[in-house]
Amino acid sequence: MARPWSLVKLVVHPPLKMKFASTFITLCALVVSTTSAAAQTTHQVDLSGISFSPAHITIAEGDTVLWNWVSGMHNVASDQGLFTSGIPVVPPFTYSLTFDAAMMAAAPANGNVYAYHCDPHFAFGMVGSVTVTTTKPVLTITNFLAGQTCAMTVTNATPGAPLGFAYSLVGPGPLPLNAGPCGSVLASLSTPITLLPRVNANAAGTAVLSLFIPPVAVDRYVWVQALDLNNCQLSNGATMRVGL
Ligand SMILES: [Cu+2]
Repeated sequence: MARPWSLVKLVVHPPLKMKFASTFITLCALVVSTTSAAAQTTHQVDLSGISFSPAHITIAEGDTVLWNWVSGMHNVASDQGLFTSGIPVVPPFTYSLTFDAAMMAAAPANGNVYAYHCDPHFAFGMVGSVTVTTTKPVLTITNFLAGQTCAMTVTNATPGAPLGFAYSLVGPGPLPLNAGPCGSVLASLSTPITLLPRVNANAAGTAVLSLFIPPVAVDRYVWVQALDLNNCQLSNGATMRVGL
């Protein structure tokens, strides 16, 4: 129902009449806000001593995380530079972030896992993570190391569906992209985009693309995304950096 898909298609096709488009967008926005308002939860994470509490949480797409400064001087900084509360400060202070579809498309995270830390206390192990569960295909990349073979795994895809994979070396978009039979999709990739081989999902809806990473790619940022070519659902994007 509240599929961003239809909205995306509409936005990127210029020939549509403006009046219809705006009415439709309003309707969609209404559906989306109604849905998320009903399901939306705020999860509080306290900052005190040299820890986040709870440090690792799992939330649903559309939920909000509220970081609450209790004691000490801290900040909240995404490991991949996807978000930050700013410079370290002392309480009283709060920082909140809503992990909705728009935020996640603009700040794509491998496996929908948002790892973060406190800059002054990173060395003391002040780290945390927010894992976001969605109904879309989930792209998780492991062993992303120079000179090795990484695994790009998509779960929650249509069983047996062909999965398309693509990457950018430039950024996370967003970019309206012509995806063949799926029409226009709003990818979390910047141009130029390189297509990778397709892989079919198994009966459980899982597909794995193994890919060799050249040694010269070390330290480079790469943005990756997958597309279920059966139901035209995009996976999360993944902001990756080639490790050693
Ligand atoms: Cu801290």
